[in-house]
Amino acid sequence: MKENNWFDPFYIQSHLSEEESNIQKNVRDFCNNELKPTVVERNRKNEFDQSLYPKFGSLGVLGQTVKTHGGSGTSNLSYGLVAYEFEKIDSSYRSSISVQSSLVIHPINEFGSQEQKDKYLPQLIKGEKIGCFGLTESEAGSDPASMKTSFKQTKDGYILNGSKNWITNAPIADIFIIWAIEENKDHKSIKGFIIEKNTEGLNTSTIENKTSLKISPTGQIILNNVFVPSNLCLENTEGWKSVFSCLNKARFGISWGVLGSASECWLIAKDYVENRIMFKKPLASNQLIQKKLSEMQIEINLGLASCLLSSKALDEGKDIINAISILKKNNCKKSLDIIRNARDMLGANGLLEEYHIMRHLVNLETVKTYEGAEDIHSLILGKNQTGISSF
Ligand code: TGC
Ligand code: FAD
Repeated sequence: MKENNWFDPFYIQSHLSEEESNIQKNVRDFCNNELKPTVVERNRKNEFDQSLYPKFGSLGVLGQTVKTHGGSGTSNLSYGLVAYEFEKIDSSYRSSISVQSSLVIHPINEFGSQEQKDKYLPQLIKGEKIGCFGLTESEAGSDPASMKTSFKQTKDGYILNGSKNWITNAPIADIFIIWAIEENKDHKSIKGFIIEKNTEGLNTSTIENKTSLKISPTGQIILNNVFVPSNLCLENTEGWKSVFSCLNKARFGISWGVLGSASECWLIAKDYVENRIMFKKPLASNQLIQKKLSEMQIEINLGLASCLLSSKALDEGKDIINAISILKKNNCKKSLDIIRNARDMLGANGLLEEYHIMRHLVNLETVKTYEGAEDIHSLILGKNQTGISSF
């Protein structure tokens, strides 16, 4: 068949700078060489290799948009492309870089004191220290403002009590970003704190029976009269806006990332149906199969083109909050549809772990849920469109 641009019909690659293309290629090579060969086994064993963090640091993908303290100072578009490449391998790996970058390095960089930045950013950017972000609680998921974790101000610091649940990296973290509300005050009193591992009263446990995102460690955090000195409060936060600024960044990365999973499954299915003979001809010669392939191509490329536009807008300093909710919701939904169809096209073989598709499918059930569940993004968009909050 004549060479054509079926894989990149909108010439997305031509919109990347040389630096963005090079970063994408380097990261793709790293992912294929370092992560792909062991992904099936690690998933089977629920195993995350912590020695990867310094490698992520050397690759320049931790806090990559930060311009100081050893950050690479790349564009947001480049961050999106990195998320896309990592999630081609597994959503767990994209999670490991997006939590560190968007939910730990970003709040310290944006809302921390100079002393906090100088102490924590270099370690986190190099991957010498691992971070986590504790917002969600057992009774406060989609509605984090209902959280019970509280702080009480003392002469030289704060006392924190409460618990967080479903926290990525909690079991392996060195540095905890914890969000809490002032005792006996309303949710608007929210503040963020940096807490180091081994601080008295801070304990974690692992959620062992997770069937999705199995390479990524997830856990609970218990805070029992934890003393946090004044200099470890994130002093420049401005209430919930600051919490959401972290989520915006993570949601942006996820919007690119899930298209990586979808793209990988599309290509696996394409290769399979081109080679699988059924009814004496390749499956790919059937109209129904070609329709499915074309739908995968359409949705992935529309998703990527929208991500590209939003990334350029973000890099120009524009507000892309609505675009982020559109992309987080739609790209997760469309990617799940694509992956489910890819599974179907492989028939029974689609159930085998060596074809990767089922792993991507169950991972995306997590990705659809965290960082604002699918319907929550509909409600955010509905609120912004009508001016009426349904919450
Ligand atoms: P609402 O009244 O809407 O807003 C409160 C204040 O925040 C401002 N704001 C934003 N600012 C910046 N960016 C945004 N996206 C913002 N959204 C809201 C807003 O303007 C207001 O500011 P001000 O100055 O007027 O006070 O707040 P609400 O309580 O009604 O919010 C409702 C809702 C449902 C939208 C919100 O609670 C929500 O997004 N819920 C979903 C929870 C969520 O996404 N949790 C994520 C936890 S972290 C995680 O899952 C990590 S997974 C990591 C991984 O492994 O990759
Ligand atoms: P709920 O809020 O109980 O929602 C359940 C269902 O009800 C959803 O479908 C939701 O869309 C729907 N729903 C809720 N409210 C409404 C409404 N008003 N109208 C209509 N439908 C509604 N959190 C962190 O803070 N840090 C982390 O690092 C982190 N990592 C995570 C890792 C994993 C593997 C997972 C699974 C979760 C993680 N989370 C983390 C938590 C995640 O953000 C929450 O699970 C998510 O916000 C949803 O909350 P919930 O699970 O309590 O579901």
